[in-house]
Amino acid sequence: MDHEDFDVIVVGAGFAGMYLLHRFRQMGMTARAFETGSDVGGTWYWNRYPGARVDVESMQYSYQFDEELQQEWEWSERYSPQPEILRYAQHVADRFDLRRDIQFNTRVVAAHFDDQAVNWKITTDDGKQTRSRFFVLAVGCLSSFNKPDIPGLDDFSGNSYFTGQWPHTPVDFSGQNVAVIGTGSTAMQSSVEIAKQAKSLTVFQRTPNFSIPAHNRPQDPEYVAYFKANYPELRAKAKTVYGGLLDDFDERLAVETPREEVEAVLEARWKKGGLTFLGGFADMLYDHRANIIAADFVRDKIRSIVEDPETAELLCPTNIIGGKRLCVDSGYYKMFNLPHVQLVDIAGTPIERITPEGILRGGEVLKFDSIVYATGFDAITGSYLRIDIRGRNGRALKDHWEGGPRTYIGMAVAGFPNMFTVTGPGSPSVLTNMLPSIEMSVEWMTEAIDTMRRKQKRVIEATPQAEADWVAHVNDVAKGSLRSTVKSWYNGGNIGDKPSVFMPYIGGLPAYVRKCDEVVENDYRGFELL
Ligand code: NA7
Repeated sequence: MDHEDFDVIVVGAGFAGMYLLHRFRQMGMTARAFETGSDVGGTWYWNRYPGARVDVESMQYSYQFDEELQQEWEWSERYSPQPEILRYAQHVADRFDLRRDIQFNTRVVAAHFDDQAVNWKITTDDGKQTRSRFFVLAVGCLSSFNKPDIPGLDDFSGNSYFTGQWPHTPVDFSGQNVAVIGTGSTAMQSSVEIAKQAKSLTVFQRTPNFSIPAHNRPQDPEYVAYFKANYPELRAKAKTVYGGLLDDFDERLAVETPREEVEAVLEARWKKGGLTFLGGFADMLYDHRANIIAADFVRDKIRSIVEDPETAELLCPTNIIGGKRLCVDSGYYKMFNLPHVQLVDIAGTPIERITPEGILRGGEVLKFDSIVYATGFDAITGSYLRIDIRGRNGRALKDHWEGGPRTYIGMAVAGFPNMFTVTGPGSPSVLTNMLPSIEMSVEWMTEAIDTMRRKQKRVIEATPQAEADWVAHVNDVAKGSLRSTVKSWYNGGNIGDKPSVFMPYIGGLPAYVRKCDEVVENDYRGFELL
């Protein structure tokens, strides 16, 4: 059987999958999304842990493709909490009647290109097979949870929780002794909330992380009114900025600015809070000397917040600030002043194993009622490689990506015809505001498909040369940044056997969009349209 059930199969019904469905419907194409979860939302469906919230201001972390949608939706806080973001995703699904094109509770396990039939054969975990002309992966960058390889993990007799797969029913930690393993963004967000309930909280830290205060607060109605009245200009301006994120970025170099002035800028940005802390100077992530000034500034802040000097020193990161993604917290460092919260440094003396009663470390078992694993994600490529994807001649994507992900403009892979990756590896993705990047990616690929239809072509495929050139360009640009010198989930450094490659495109959103536009202007340069 080689007929096509749908024009397009989409994997995932997060923000990317939902917008794809909307676009394909507008184009008069039939599309079906398969989604493992029982509802829309993707990352925001799974990450329900306490304290989960977005680290991009909510007025900017939203769709802009529909003016009525962006005018009608009300965000309650500067950085909205997960339940509200999930409600927004659900509202979008209702508003555009998207659920009728989504099959929930269904995981795509395999996707094979059929060379003869020139279409994709998709196998789902219900044992069914579906065929489509196009295959689009909208699987998210941070959606494959990293279950840590700690011996005895299943022996624990208390409750184990994973931040990336949090229960759908409320978890009450009252009266409990709780352990949190990890000190990334997720751990910082969840532990502050858990500490409010638990009898005791012990945070197990392998590597300290830099965090900037969120200064989260209810939305200011005047700010919202200003934003809504000026959305077209503000959104357009954001697209001219490196991260697709509206903020004041300065081209000055910290190393050429008097130290007091640099400190004053950092102080103002600390007071303002948020991810753009390093944006006051252009060299913060490119010049060690500049980076050290910012890192020292935050270390001094940690020392001034945390009362116990020993704990403060343990919390002070020693690596590049911004090397790992900056965390944005709501009282993480201050939490360690609470008498029932303690920090256990496992850098020198690692966790040996999990026992039925708790955590064995340094020959001693620390007893807990609950253990929370905030141990991150198999980021960017994890969700692709969990699917058995095969392109021309049965070539497996995992083999093609053996030495690290290879794409052309982050959206296509040579040898995998009619397959698209939304905000895929080699696109700016996680280094930018994800919603506008998703919209840009979806619009680019749906326009490419529309062009093919007009030209009556059946196949679009990146050439091996175009892919090789893009991979080389992505690597070249990454080399200049201090980010590539730190082990992180950006470069696979958080997962033992992952190839060490800086996966997102570090050249910024405007440069990336320009390159994608040039591909179109040059008649889909780097692609073959057959
Ligand atoms: P991260 O930032 O990857 O953090 C994971 C944390 O878990 C980090 O502190 C790790 O320490 C720690 N970890 C991982 N495995 C272990 C084991 N086996 N033992 C002890 N500690 C471990 O993930 P998040 O989920 O917090 O955040 C990911 C992104 O999501 C974030 O940047 C935001 O963009 C949203 P390590 O640093 O590896 O020593």
